[in-house]
Amino acid sequence: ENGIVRPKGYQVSWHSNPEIEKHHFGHAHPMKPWRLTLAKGLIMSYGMHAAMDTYVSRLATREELEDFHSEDYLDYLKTAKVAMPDDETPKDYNLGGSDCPIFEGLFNYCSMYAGASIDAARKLCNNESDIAINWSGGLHHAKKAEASGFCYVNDIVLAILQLLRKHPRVLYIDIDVHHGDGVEEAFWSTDRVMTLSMHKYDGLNFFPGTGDLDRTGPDNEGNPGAHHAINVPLSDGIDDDQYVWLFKTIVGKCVEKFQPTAIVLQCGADSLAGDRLGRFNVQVQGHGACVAFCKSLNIPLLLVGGGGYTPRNVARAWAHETSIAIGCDATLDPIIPEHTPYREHFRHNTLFPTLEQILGEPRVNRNTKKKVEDIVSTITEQLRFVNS
Ligand code: TV1
Ligand code: CA
Ligand code: ZN
Repeated sequence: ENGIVRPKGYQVSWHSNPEIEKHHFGHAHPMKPWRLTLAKGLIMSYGMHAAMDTYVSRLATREELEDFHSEDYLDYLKTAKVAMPDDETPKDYNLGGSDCPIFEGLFNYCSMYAGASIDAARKLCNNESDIAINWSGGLHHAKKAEASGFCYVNDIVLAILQLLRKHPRVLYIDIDVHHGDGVEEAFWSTDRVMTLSMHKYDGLNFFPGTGDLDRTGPDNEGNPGAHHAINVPLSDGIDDDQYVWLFKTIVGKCVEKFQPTAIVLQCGADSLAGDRLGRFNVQVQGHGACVAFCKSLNIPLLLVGGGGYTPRNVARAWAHETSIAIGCDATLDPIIPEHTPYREHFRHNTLFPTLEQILGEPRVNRNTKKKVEDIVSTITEQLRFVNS
């Protein structure tokens, strides 16, 4: 049915839990866990679940969360009460402001998306899957003892810590439109994790305000983590051609130099054109080409979600990327199946809407050819300091 075939001996595991999707950050908040319901509906209407090992994820345990987060922060996160509606001031641990509200079931929500990423990492460690997927994860801003930018628990850091039990070197790649600051900071002082984030950068004018090109890690003497943080700062309007060229060129060089034994790819869908918070002109095809390139490296791969604030485009991207993971993308009908749940949300009935269909007026591309070429030469220089 639908041409979905599972290649022999090739395993994809899918970790999700419908409980996660039921949480609400508040009616005006851009982060809508419901987008996961829309994505799952699309993935299942294509029959892709039949080609994966599917797991209903469980809550991360207290001990697992303590692998990264401080005990006092976890205590506060667990007991924090829903604030008064008119109270907009961020409280302790940056909890309770407008970005990171305290909502009903918050601790369950965090424990559940973290449990899914940890399970996914363990599948890779045990060689029980080649690609493991958790679209509910990818919350890259959370710190050891602080919530930040819609993120409370850093499931990516927890998953990488699991991978490091078996894997000598992990490459973390982040294509969310925002800088992956929490993951970068967590592994700032080790040479066993290289972090690479592509993001919109405009100083403090775009959240979180970090991730400039020359920020490659602490270069105080003898620090093993020096030069292992790679940042690709971009301007508004970058298109598929530039984005995919940068991705393949830079990831290719990082893999050659660093020789990772596992890769974690954060697939934040707010880098897509038409995103409510994003600034880029990247399309579902270009976003997916990044996933396809990582898959082609034949290194154990963990795919997590992240940002993505226009639910129909998030669903399109993550469904397309699931098909790439499985290997059925070439035979998938780009016309969204008639029986897809909430099909009315997809204003255009294709997985690959054109820029004209997505945007009213196109966003001007502020990235010159020279700028993207200069980024590559600077990073090539930086990587000369990395030995595998
Ligand atoms: C409530 C209601 C919260 C409407 C937040 C956009 C809202 C934003 C809202 C918003 C919004 C941000 C900041 C400013 C820091 C603040 C999942 C000094 C229309 C991974 C997180 C972006 C991105 C945080 C998360 C950012 C991720 N942008 N409407 N908040 N203060 N916060 O700029 O990387 O995608 O915007
Ligand atoms: Ca990023
Ligand atoms: Zn983002």
